[in-house]
Amino acid sequence: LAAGASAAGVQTAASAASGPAAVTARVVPVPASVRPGGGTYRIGAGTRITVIGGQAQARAVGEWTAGLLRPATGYALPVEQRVLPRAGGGRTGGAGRGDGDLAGTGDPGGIVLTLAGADPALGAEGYRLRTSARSVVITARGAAGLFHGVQTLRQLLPAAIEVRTPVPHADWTVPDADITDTPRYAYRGAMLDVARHFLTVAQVERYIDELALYKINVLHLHLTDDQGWRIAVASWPRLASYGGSTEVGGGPGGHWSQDDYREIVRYAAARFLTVVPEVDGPGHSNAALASYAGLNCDGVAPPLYTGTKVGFSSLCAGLERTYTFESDVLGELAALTPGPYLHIGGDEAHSTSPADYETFVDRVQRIVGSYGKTVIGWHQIAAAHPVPGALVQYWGTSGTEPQVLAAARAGTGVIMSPANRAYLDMKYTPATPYGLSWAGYVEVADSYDWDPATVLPGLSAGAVRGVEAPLWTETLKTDAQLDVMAFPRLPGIAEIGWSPAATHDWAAYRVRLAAQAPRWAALGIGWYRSPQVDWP
Ligand code: TNX
Repeated sequence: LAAGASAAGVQTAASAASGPAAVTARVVPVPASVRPGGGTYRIGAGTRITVIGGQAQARAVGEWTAGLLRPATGYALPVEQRVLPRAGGGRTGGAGRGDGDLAGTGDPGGIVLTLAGADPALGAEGYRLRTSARSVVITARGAAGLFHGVQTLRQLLPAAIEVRTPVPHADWTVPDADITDTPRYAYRGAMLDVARHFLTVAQVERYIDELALYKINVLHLHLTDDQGWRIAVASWPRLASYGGSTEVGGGPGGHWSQDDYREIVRYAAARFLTVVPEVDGPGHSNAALASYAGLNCDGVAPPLYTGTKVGFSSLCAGLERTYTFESDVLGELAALTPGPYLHIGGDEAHSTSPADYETFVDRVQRIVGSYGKTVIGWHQIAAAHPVPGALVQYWGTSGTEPQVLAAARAGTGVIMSPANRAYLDMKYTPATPYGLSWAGYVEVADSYDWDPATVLPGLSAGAVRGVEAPLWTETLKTDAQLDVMAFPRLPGIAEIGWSPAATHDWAAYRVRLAAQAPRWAALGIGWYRSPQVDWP
């Protein structure tokens, strides 16, 4: 039996590295700043979890942390919440000094999640994590920062912490560290295409759990396409009942009820992910056109489609009914979606004239605005007139896109999803059993070794709002298939979105990435054993 491995082969003690080096050798995305802390902290049978300040959300992060740590440790890990001392009124100087002490609350010991005394520079999602022999203290400005800090704590523990049954003889020591960590980009997304192959709520929630581990904060759901319509719309019921009745390859397809969608939104929110629903148009719309003859310019419904061609369908820009449809659908989705964004698609409208495309995109953008939501569209919408506040999602490979540059100069933000880097459905090599290769083969190093700030030369740094890793499902259906395409590339995109550009280094990253593998094994996540990484 190797030292640090249990009978089941799961890692029960972390690698030899200690102190700050242990953090950079293990944690993905690598934290922005790591210094020596005040000693190592060992989680034991008597460890308590104390939440200081905040409301139900902060308490929920404490409970989530207990739920994470209890099964493998077998410890009780009781959760207690204390009220935050009034700003300026704490016993030893008050909250808000930003010096990182517990601002008058004292250090209760154990695992401490506190909103007291957080440096304003931590922002909405940042956190500080400090260890000592007495405690591991995570400080943040809000519950999201606490949650991200807990993901770091999680990765500092041996992979066996992920096992859902007691793991005896494991060493639950947190290495010595004082971490201060904030994200590079506010938008760090992942997309699931549930249209080409229907995915169940359970599959989406499993993926959300994988995303949360890497501090991804947006789940973009591609809900509609030529091959299927996956969300019930009360005002247009045949979209789901008929338009959702098949998928690529002719399988039975499926759709979510609005309650299913609410459940996904709730599950994502509990992990601090915002859901962005997409209704694609004017192209990628065959499922809708097949469901309602009246949406077609000629009044004739095409058959359902189960192939994988793109660009053959178009909503009818000249029909008033098209906008009634868009308004009804987007209105129902807006009401179901607490997040600020509605994604309107706009890609590959090869069967729509440029004039019709502009008419359609400009009107649909106004509809989104009428529901108080912010537009996201694939970068082709830059050919229309992006409304103030709109974001465009660049998925090209050319590195030149004059209309995107022009839109950005006028204030439009850009989300970076260059297909030859960030598309998780691209094959790694010609031997990859699933996936596509139109944007090339995307090995692990290709998907990691790029900078969102330089993808489109001429784009101002401030125009880039973040990154997103889309997972298209023409060839994918099962959890195992999704996993092997997302892992190990997804953590790399997450690191690009979170970690400072100055930390970017493939040689260091591949070590960190390899250290994640025992965790995936413990979580039941399969991955591609790329020869570019020395897997343990
Ligand atoms: C292009 S990317 C598409 C999708 C396909 C994908 C496959 C984009 C906005 N459109 O319709 O599923 O390629 O990689």
